[in-house]
Amino acid sequence: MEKKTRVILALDVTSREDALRVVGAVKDYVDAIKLNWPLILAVGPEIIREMSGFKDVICDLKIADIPNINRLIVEQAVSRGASAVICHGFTGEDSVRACVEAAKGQVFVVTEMSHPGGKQYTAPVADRLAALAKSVGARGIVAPATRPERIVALRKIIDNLEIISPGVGAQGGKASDAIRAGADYIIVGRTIYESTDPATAARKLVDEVKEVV
Ligand code: OMP
Repeated sequence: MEKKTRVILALDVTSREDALRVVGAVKDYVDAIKLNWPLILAVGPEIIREMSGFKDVICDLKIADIPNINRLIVEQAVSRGASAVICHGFTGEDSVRACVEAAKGQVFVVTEMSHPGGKQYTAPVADRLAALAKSVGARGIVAPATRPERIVALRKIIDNLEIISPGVGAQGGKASDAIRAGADYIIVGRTIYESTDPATAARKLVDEVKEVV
């Protein structure tokens, strides 16, 4: 995955036409494309391969099952061109390890979620989830741009693992705050794909990030 713009596009549109329109407009402003269930279910899993022709694809399936099923899911994503996957950590070490093995390390583990409900159950165990990501050899963690102080704290636990950070814009977080706090990349969806001018929206984020790196 490139580390040029530090912006990951969360492509949560629900048609191939919209996906191609948005990616066509912003591909020069993003380092990777994150695909989640809405687009994969709407268009079919082959969208993973199609999007991987533009940029590295992170498959955000929030994988959260027993080790055998986790492995099978990751294999399906990787065989269609995913460069990395996102999994939950609350399922335990064996389940996360199954993802890490199947993805050859290219796994991001969700820690504290960015939405208000993320404080309820994920926040109290986020430090342990981050430590788990580190101990099983994951590539990094997902940490909330809506709470930059938590990015600072989680960074201390994971040392040099990567942090990808959602919650910028529509959820109230600021790109520059997240990067300053220690995120390697910001993840942005609605602020880009719901804009009437996605390219300008993405470029503004890139400019904001550049000011603080
Ligand atoms: P916007 O709020 O539209 O920018 O989208 C945020 C994207 O980040 C969505 O694709 C979410 O699934 C994802 N996300 C969160 O918003 N919060 C989290 O705590 C974790 C994720 C994620 O794992 O990517």
